[in-house]
Amino acid sequence: MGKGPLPGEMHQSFGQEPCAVGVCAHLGKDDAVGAGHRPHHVAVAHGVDLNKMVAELFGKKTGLSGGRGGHMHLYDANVNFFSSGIIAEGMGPGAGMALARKMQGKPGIAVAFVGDGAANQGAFHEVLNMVGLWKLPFICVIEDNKYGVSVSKKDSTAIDRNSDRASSYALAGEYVGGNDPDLIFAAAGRAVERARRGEGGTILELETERLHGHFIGDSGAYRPEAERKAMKDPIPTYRQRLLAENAATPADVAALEAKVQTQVDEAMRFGRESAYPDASDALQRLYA
Ligand SMILES: Cc1ncc(C[n+]2csc(CCOP(=O)(O)OP(=O)(O)O)c2C)c(N)n1
Repeated sequence: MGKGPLPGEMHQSFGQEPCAVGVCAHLGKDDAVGAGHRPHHVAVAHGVDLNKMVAELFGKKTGLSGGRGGHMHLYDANVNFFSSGIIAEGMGPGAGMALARKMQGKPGIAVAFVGDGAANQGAFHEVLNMVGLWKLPFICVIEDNKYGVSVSKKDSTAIDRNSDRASSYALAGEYVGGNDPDLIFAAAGRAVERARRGEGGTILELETERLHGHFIGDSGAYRPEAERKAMKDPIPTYRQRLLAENAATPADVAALEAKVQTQVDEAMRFGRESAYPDASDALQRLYA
C-alpha cells in the first residue's frame, strides 16, 4: 500500500460492474451521478474521461483534478460526475443537484451510489426524507455487497433489505438479487423513467459482490470460506450468457474486448507518462 506508482490505498470495484453499467446505461450528460470511495466502475460507466481518471489515480497534473483528488475524489464536470471518500456523501449533493434541476426546470435527474454500510449513516435517512417530501428526481442506488469493510450487513443492519425503507420516505423501493446486469438494467429503467416523469425518487438496492478485499492488501479473511468460494465474477458469467443465448458471437466478444483493452492501455500509458504537478502548485485552489 502506497509503495507503488499509485499513491495511497486503492478501493477496487471488481464484481460490482453490473450495478454501474445497468444504471448508467439509462443516463446522459444532463444527469448527475455521485459515487463513493469505490467509484471507478461508476465513473467509467457514466462516461468520465478514462485518460484523465487514470492520471488522477497516479496523482498526475493531467488528472481530472490535477492530481489532488486521488482515487476516491473524482470530478468530471463534462458529465456531471463526482465522488467522495466520505460515506454517503453522494446523498446530500446528489439530492441538491436533483433539487436544482427541478427548481430551474432543467432536464436531468440525479443518482447517488452508496454502499449497504452507507445506508446506516444519518445523511442517508435525512436526505431521503427531503427527497420524498419534495418529490425530487433522485435515485439512491445501494450497492449491497453485504459488507462495510469487515462488518457484515446482517451484523449491522436491522432489516434485510434497505429498499423496504422506501415507504417511510414516500419513495419507490426495489431490490434486485443476483448481480444480474439485465435485471439491474430493467429495474433501473423503471426508476429512471419514474424520476423523469416527475413522480419522485427510488431506493434501488442491488445485490452485488465485492470480489476482492475492502482495499488492495485486505485479504478478506474475516469472510467465511464458503461465502468467498461462492462468489462469481459477473463479467465472464455475462460473456457466457451472451454466447449461450446467441446474443453475440465469439468474434463480437473478442472485438469488444480488444477495443476496451486498447482504451485501457492508452489510459495507463497516459497516466504513467504524464508529469507530476509542480510542488509550487500545492497551495493553489485552496479557500481559507
Ligand atoms: C462518514 C464516514 N464514516 C466512516 C468512514 C470509514 N469508512 C470507509 S469505507 C467504510 C465502509 C463502507 O461500507 P459500504 O458503504 O458498505 O461500502 P463498500 O466499501 O462496501 O463499497 C467506512 C466505514 C468514512 N469514510 N466516512
